[in-house]
Amino acid sequence: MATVFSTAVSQLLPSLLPLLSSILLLPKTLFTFQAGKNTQKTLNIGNSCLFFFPLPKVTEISYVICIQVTGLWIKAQTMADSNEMSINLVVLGKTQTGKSAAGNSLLGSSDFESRLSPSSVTTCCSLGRSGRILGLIRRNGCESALRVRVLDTPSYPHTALSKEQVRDTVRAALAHHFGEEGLHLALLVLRSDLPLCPDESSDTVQLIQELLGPKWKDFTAVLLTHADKAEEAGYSEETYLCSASSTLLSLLSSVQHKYIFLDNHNSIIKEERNIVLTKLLNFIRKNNYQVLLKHSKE
Ligand SMILES: Nc1nc2c(ncn2[C@@H]2O[C@H](COP(=O)(O)OP(=O)(O)OP(=O)(O)O)[C@@H](O)[C@H]2O)c(=O)[nH]1
Ligand SMILES: [Mg+2]
Repeated sequence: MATVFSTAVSQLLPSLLPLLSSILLLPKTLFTFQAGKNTQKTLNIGNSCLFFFPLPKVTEISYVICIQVTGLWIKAQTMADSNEMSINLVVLGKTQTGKSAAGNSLLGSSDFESRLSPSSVTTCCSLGRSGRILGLIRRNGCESALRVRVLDTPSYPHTALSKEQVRDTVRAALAHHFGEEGLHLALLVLRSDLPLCPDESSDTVQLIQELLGPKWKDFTAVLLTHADKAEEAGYSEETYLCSASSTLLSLLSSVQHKYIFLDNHNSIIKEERNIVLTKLLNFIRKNNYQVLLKHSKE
């Protein structure tokens, strides 16, 4: 479980191992720092002073732990969760854009109800979890598993709920499901087979701003669903963007061109899904694995 690096103090190990083991089994909630930030925390247990250092750009759940005992230092690395990484996502957008279908595509499941309807289908938030996805991440030369969590949400605006009801229910669900580990990305879902007119995305952008705060652009990517229809009409991604409305282009520019074309009917195929997940992982990596909405444990 623990990798001990210092040989000079190996004679102290027998007495330290129980302490180390118990520390490494502590709940993650005790560790409140974020990966990608050079912060450190101390924790005093008995006479020992412990410093926890996050391992930047690996995962927020891997840490270097240094223990000071009688003036000597022992360094250990948590291994508990290092062969696994989770990403937390939320889908947001107008009604019938394919939010629930996109959630299913990302999870490789049919957890969320998704169907054509003249009124909004999804009325409450629900969390879907993927199994262990292999073949996408390698860390320290070893294969790691990816776990994806997606929060499906009611549309904004909605045919039966007020904007306030949607906003409050999504806010509460984000705090409930992602308060401990934080949110990696909000996915603003738009239909690629419909033009985006001025002010049309402003409701969703406003909701995202209200939920995520001033850093929303760093934590938002656009999912352009119905890519199959755009393709049927003869558009490649490049020609589509050449003909896209200035409203869409300026939205994509404001989120630093984090966009993905998605054919929800096709992404049932594992390879298609892995391409989409790899793009999302790249966005998250470029944002230094930062998270939002994490409860402070101070
Ligand atoms: N052709 C095509 N149809 C899609 C795609 N994504 C979603 N759909 C269809 O669009 C319809 C609505 O999909 P949903 O996933 O229910 O959309 P939603 O945004 O969750 O809808 P609400 O919950 O009602 O707001 C369904 O009939 C889906 O099959 C896509 O990429 N291509
Ligand atoms: Mg839905």
